[in-house]
Formats: sequence, C-alpha cells, structure tokens
Amino acid sequence: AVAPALFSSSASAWASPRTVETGARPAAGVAAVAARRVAAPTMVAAVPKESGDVPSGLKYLPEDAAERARKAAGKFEKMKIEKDGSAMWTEIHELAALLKAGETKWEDLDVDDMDMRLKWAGLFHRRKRTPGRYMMRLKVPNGILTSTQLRFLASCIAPYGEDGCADITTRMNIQLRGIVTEDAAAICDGLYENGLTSFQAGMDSVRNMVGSPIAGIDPHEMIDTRELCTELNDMITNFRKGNPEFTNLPRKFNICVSGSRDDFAHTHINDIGLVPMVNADGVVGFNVVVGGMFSIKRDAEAVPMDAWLTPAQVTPFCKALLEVFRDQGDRKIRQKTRLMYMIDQWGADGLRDRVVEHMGGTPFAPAVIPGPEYDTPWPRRDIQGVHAQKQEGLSWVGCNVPAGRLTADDFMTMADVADKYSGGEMRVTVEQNIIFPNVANEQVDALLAEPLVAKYPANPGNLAAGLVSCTGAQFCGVALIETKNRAMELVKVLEAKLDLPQKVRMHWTGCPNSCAQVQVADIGLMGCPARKDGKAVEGVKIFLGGSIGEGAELGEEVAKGIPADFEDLVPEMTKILVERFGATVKA
Ligand code: SRM
Ligand code: SF4
Repeated sequence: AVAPALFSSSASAWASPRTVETGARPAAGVAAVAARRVAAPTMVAAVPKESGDVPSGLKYLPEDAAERARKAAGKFEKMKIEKDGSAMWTEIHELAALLKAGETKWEDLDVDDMDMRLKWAGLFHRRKRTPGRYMMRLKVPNGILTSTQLRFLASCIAPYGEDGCADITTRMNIQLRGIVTEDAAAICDGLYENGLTSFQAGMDSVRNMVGSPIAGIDPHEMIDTRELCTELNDMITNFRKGNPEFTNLPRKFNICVSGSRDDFAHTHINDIGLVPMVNADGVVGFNVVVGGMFSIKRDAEAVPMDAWLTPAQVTPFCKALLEVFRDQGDRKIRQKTRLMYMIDQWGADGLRDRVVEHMGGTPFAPAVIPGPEYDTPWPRRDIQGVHAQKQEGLSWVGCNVPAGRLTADDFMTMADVADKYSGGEMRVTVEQNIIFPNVANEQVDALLAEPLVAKYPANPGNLAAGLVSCTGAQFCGVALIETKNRAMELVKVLEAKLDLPQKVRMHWTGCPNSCAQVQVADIGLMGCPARKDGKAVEGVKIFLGGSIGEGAELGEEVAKGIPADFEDLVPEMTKILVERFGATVKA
C-alpha cells in the first residue's frame, strides 16, 4: 500500500516521525497488538462499486428483516435502503477528487451523503456550527495510541490552524475537527496505513471498543482487555477496511470489556457489557450484561443475562448477538430500536436463547455467581497520578486533560513524551484523560517535570480531576447549551472559591442524549431551556447520586431550568459541594 500524500505543504513537518530517544523500551503487550495491525490486509473498497451498482442497505438483511426495513416509515430507514452508508467508503475518494478539481462545491453535493451517509465513514458534517467542515470520529480500540499514530493525528488537523482541534471522547476515542471533504479521503487512507480507522464510527454502527485503560499493567487486573478489544474491532470493521455486514443495524450499538472489579469500562451503560468473573475452575471469563443505554426517551442500566463466556467465546457471541439485533430488531420507531427494547420483549435470557440458536444451539455456561470476596466492597481506584504497575520497576502516569480538548501541538508533544518515557505508547480514557504506561520508576520525576505535565497535570485539583464534558454548542448542532468552555471556567471559579476535601466527578452534557453520561456522575449538568428575568436563556438540569465501579447506580435529576450563567450556577454548585461533598468556602 502506498502511503498517502496527505497535504501538500504544512503537514509534512508534522508527519515525519521524530527520533526515538535512547532508553525508550517497547511497552509490554503493545508490540503484539501493533503486529496484528500491521498484518491486516491492504485497504480495498469493501463494497465493490461497479458502474451503476449502488449498494442498498438491504444487501445483508434476510428477507423478513428487509421487509420490516421497507415498511419502517422513518426517513433514516428509507435513506439507508436508498444507498448503504458503506458506499461512502469508496465515494469519499470520488467526492474529494471532484472538489479538488474544482468540478463542484460541497454546497452542491447530495445532502444525505454529506450530512448522513458520510457518518458511516466517521465523518460528521458540522453544518450548523462550522459549515463545510467535518468532525471525524475514529476507532481507538481500548484507547491505545502509538507515538506514530499521535503524529499522524497532528498532521491531520495542523493544516486547519484555528479550525483544527481534537477531543478525547467518553468512549476512550479521538475525534478530529475542522476536516474538509477534499482532505477526508486521504485522511481515511492515512488512518488505515497507521493502524486506525474512522469507518463505522457513526450512525447505525458499533461504537468504539472500550476496555480497561490500565490493561496489561494493572496489579489488580483479572484479565487483559487489549487483545479482546482489538479482536472485536477487527470483527466489527473487517480489520478496519469496513464491514458492510454491520452497517445496517437498527440503531447504534455499544460494547465494552471490563478487566477488573473497578469496571473502568462502564459495563452498566453499554448494550453489551462484559464483566470479568472467575469460574469454579479458576478460569477468567465474563458474565454478560445487556441493554445499557442513555437517550432522550429512556435511560436504562444494563441487565444481567444468565451466561458466562470464555475469552474465546466473546467475539463469536458478540458477532451473533449483532446479527440477531440486525436481523430481528425492530426498525419502526427509531427512538425505540436500541437493544433494550428487544430485551423488553424477550427478556435478557430470551435474547441469549436466540443468540444460542443463531450460533447452532450449544448453550453457554450459566453466569458465575460472585464468591464471598465480593462481600468486601471494591471502591473504584483513581488512575490519575503515579501508580506502581504489576511489572516491577515500572509505573503508569495518568494526566488530566481538561474536558478532553487537544490541539495538533498537543499530539506532537504527547508523541515525544511517549517516545521518551513510555515505549511510544499513550492511552486515552473514558474520563477524557491520558495515561503514559510503562514508565521506569527512575524516570517518573523527569516525566512529571515535562511541560506537557504542567499543562495536563498528574495531580489536578479535586474538581478538575473529575471533569468530563461533551462537545456542546461550539460544534454540536443538537446542543442546547455550550458545555466544554463553560465547564472548564466553572471549575476554575469553584476551585478558587472552595476547599474540597475529596475529588468530585462533575459531568456536563449539552442535551438529553447524555453523551457525557451525566447519570454516572457525582454531579451531572445537562443542558435544558431556562428563563431568567422573563427571557429564554441557556439552562441546566442537575443530576446527583451517580456512582461508578462495582454496584454502580445511576444518578437522578434533582433540579431543572437553572440558568447556566455563573451568577446562578456558582451559588447552586457551592451549595451542593458544601452540603454533599464537605467543601468549605475559603477564607
Ligand atoms: Fe453521543 C449523538 C458526541 C458518546 C448518546 N453524540 C451524538 C452526536 C453525533 C450528535 C451530532 O450529530 O452532532 C454528537 C457529535 C458531537 C460532536 O461534534 O462531537 C455526539 N457522543 C459524542 C461524544 C463525542 C461526546 C464526547 O464529547 O465525548 C462521544 C463519542 C463517543 C465515541 O467515541 O464514539 C459520545 N453518546 C455518547 C454516549 C456515552 C457512551 O457511549 O458511553 C452516549 C450515551 C450512551 C448510549 O449511547 O447509550 C451517547 N449520542 C448519544 C445519542 C443518544 C442515543 C439514543 O439511543 O438515542 C445520540 C443521538 C442519536 O444517536 O440519535 C448521540
Ligand atoms: Fe451533542 Fe447532546 Fe451529545 Fe452533547 S450530549 S455532544 S450536545 S448530542
């Protein structure tokens, strides 16, 4: 495969890998994962595009499912039937060529292709906020990135200057911003060449594979989630080339693999959550929970399915469940097509039985009942800061990225730091933070003295430490309020005003889709309309009581319509922090 010529000028300086400092060691386990990636077949168009052959979304559906899709009234199903999202994996090259040749303008291209179908290639047109520019959502299985990948990501957004930035997402993933259609095809190719992809990152596809952020280095881990996340990602995306078998699901789908009792992956809010559990023979496998979701209409915690899977059974099970969801899932009312609605009809065990039937009838072992050691609570560990790894002499360093926002310069600096201290590896977390693994203990102080760590501290303030924010109105067209910038500012104001004896996890989400999972936060703020002095203003609903880790519980709405300006929010938050979290007002 030929390395793509990305951008003619400014990008080349960013794209060339820098020298790896002597002393950097290959990180445990990463080499194996990287080797798998290199071994993946060369990119070809997954949907052959003969002249006039437009792939329909019905292509992989059995006749009865196709019939239901045809009958579904909604515009989404019609749009999918007309042309499958997978068509964009090849058409993006044609669109880019036309635009580059000046033969058309983006404004004249098909609106469904530009605003909807390109999401199957990971490209989200930000028509309302930044017309003509795209957010590009990647897939970063288990949140693991190499320094070469980080430099490539810098090269993707650097040419856009002020318009180019990136975010760490709540699914330990990366989104790039500012991309124009002309460049998108080259970026897709470049991602593939660099062991990544953006295909199947949006619309009715399976989202990024979430695993344990400290997989392979955690002294308390039950199972290393990295191989499984990569294997599942390869199954879902056909080794990152794009897999049209899973482009026409009834709706989005989330899968995560947890590696320890901490449940860093949030199994309770995924469509499939894999909870590590040791069986009577001492084998580590997974109990399965299903149906977790947030949406405008409904928030649901995943429910247990009576099944225990060996690691080898995980990918075939998930594949079969996806096929059952695709072929038997309802498509009539889009707001009621997530997996949980199937579970309403069949029960979790009914769903399991259909999966078993689909796989040929061999039942799975029943779920493992947790042993007496589970009677002792296992509080979820804090992974920011410096922590001893299971490998003697090595530590991981977790750093706090406020609201997950990054620049091209950040990617370059992170790559340099990773090469210097962590064997060229960096990880991103669902809390939108970063981790440098495998740092030699004697190099930890030097790492902590790096300018990057001054910017993204390993010991942040007690509110900054727990801040998570969705994209909000700066880029997201459905946002009811601005989130990220407001959230970062509020943290500064509150930290200046209050002494907080403990870390408090504050999540901000711009609308009821709850991309920033306000229901799992200590304090959740969700955008909503409000009124102040007789005028409509941006407001928030407040959620309290969310907990994470083993035995997690969803928080509940306690207030709504609070104006989101600091005149109202600062006293409101002060009251909550003082009454519930032991804060005191500074003298
Ligand atoms: Fe989300 C739609 C951003 C995690 C529930 N989400 C959107 C869109 C695509 C709306 C749009 O078209 O603009 C947002 C893109 C804004 C942008 O420019 O960034 C968006 N969602 C995000 C991200 C980037 C938030 C973040 O700042 O981290 C997260 C990307 C994750 C990833 O890497 O794939 C993100 N979204 C989530 C999560 C959390 C999770 O997965 O743990 C949820 C709740 C869990 C769930 O899905 O059950 C979530 N997003 C939604 C929904 C509601 C789904 C539903 O069933 O109704 C929508 C709307 C939709 O799908 O119709 C949505
Ligand atoms: Fe956009 Fe709403 Fe998701 Fe925030 S929660 S990114 S505002 S869709």
